[in-house]
Amino acid sequence: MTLDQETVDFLAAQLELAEHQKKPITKITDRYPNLDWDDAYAIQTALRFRKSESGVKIAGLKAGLTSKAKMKQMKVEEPVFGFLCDYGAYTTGSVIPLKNYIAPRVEAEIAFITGSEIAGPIQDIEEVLPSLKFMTPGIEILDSRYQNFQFDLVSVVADNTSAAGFVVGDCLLAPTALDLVGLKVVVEKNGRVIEEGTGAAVLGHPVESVVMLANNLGRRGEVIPAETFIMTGGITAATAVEKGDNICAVFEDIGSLSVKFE
Ligand code: OOG
Ligand code: MG
Repeated sequence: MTLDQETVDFLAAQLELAEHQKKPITKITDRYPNLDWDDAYAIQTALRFRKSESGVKIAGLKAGLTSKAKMKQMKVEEPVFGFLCDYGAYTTGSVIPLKNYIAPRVEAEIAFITGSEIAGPIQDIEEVLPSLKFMTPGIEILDSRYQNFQFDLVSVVADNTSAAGFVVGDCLLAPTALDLVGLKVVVEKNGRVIEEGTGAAVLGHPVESVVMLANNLGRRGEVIPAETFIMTGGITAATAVEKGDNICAVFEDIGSLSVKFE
């Protein structure tokens, strides 16, 4: 940890203001080059407290950068983790206002809902599977509160891993009844396939994402509570959206989610 609490709170306030005003700021590492993981998560936690205090409900948790290739490229051993806010929630068929975002991107994800609390340390997938009550397909909406898509991991963690919104389906499935690794997902933009992937893109198995989330929270003295909605990380690369774009994520044998950006 390199920052004092006052600086942590100040940076969280700046990120929140940037989100509200849609005015991106320079990435934190430009000003604090030694920012470490603890600083980054402390800023994210301060951001979560600010939001809770202003009446925002935390709608879930998320993992990001869960693709092995992406992690290798970024030289990290662990994905990044963040939280989801109630005001970012959409159902399939929604028209999503672009004015809510700075430079939004979307990606298809597998989501779970926990039936019971999951507390790290966790060894493997088998240990958490019984705690996952439902699987549901999702789309995550990402946005960055930093100027010019500047991307470095600690800054992204401070900025709540670019979380901006999410779309959930209306089907709830039993996770154990599905081949989560082989599950094929296609993202269409305006009727044209632009991205494809399978559940294996998420750490080899999407439930591994929950294992790592529980372990990350555990190290910070937190747990995944029962009835938590969890987005496990992009199956497909994120794609930028513009006015009028129709986005459809097709989950093989499950169904599809579609939204329009206006
Ligand atoms: C960071 C968030 C990545 C995912 O699923 O990989 C993420 C970003 O790309 O801005 O949510
Ligand atoms: Mg994501």
